[in-house]
Amino acid sequence: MQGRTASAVDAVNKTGGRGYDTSFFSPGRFMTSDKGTRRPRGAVRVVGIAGGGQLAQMMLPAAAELGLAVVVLDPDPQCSAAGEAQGVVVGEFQSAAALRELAGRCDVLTFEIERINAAALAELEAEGHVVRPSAATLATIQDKLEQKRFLARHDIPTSAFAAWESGTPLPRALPCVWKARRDGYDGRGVAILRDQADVAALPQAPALIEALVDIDYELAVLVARGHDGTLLHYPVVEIVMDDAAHVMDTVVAPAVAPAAVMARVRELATRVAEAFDYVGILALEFFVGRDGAVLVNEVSPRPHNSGHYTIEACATSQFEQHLRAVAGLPLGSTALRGAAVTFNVLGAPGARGRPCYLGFDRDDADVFVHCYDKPEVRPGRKMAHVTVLAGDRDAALARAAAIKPGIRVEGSNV
Ligand code: AIR
Repeated sequence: MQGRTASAVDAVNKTGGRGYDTSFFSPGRFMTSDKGTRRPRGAVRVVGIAGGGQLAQMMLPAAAELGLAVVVLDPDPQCSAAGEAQGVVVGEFQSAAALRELAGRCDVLTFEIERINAAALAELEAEGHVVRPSAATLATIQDKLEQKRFLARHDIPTSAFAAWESGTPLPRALPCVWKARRDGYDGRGVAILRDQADVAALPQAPALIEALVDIDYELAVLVARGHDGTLLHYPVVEIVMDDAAHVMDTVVAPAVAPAAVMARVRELATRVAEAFDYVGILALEFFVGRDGAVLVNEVSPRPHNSGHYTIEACATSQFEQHLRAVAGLPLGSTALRGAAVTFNVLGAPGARGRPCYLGFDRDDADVFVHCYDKPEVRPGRKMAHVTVLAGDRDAALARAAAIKPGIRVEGSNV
């Protein structure tokens, strides 16, 4: 396995990262993955990922296991995936030329961040490049208004919403939720509007206004869908938000919720994935209202923070599964092996400069610290995550609560 992995990697390196060695496709050449998949010649050897952050970084070990080489595109030459990827295209996500270069260096193109030039991807797709998930799926999901319209069109329950432009009257009474149509992630581009001062503080950007849901609890689920339509669900998990930062704080696997709610979550996830004719990992977040209604909050066309627990807790991680789906390999089992709690480690308040990791050296067998190797820390920036495994949910929650205060990322400025 290892030797074959090296071959795909060498193929990229040999050409100076400018493509792959076509001798690799010589007649009769087959490759066997760790799960015993025989791959005919012409199979995917190189995956191009638009985005080289932590999500790409966490795909790399899985890619190596599957014998796939990875080339990433990122504006930051020191992005998280740069150290281990077989190639890096340094360029902007909006640059059609950079995306074209990436497409020219891979067999299948995917992405791990939404703010990619979807029109340029659609052009590459029209020219015959394989883009998974599709450029049309990205275009719909990356615009939160179009995403909501898509859900509504397919009768997927979601909170009430309306388009809104700065300087015009709000389409609904306060309190309500403001979301930038584009480019919001990791808590950026979301605000709860409670009074006129909140409205006055909003940035100028095309936006949508959503009803503020009276949330009882929040759930998430990942769906993996292969190019042949095979669809698998991961376990439904509970998510706990950091309400001030609007980012996910903790993920608890498995969720505890009434059977009817769990079934509804899985049903809605299936319907969304099928409506997109989706290929890859699709992440869905849900609100369960105090009235018992299950609403889709947001969907993400990529591996997701709510699925990091799958690295240690599931038979196949979300990262391996995404690669399997986009590379046209059979999907792996999504079975949960035990309870898990994942929490994010964000840059500490005021932290700037070079990251200083506190409490990251651990030798406990049930605690897994994933450091994203970002060259710079900023307050609230996702710098790492920690997964705790235990026999049951309560034990995992208690262990996570005990270790969390000791794990921090400060900056060289302090
Ligand atoms: N990401 C993409 N959408 C949401 C998130 N969190 C991940 C991707 C992306 C990275 O965050 O892996 O490349 C960018 O992180 P940062 O801290 O540089 O903004």
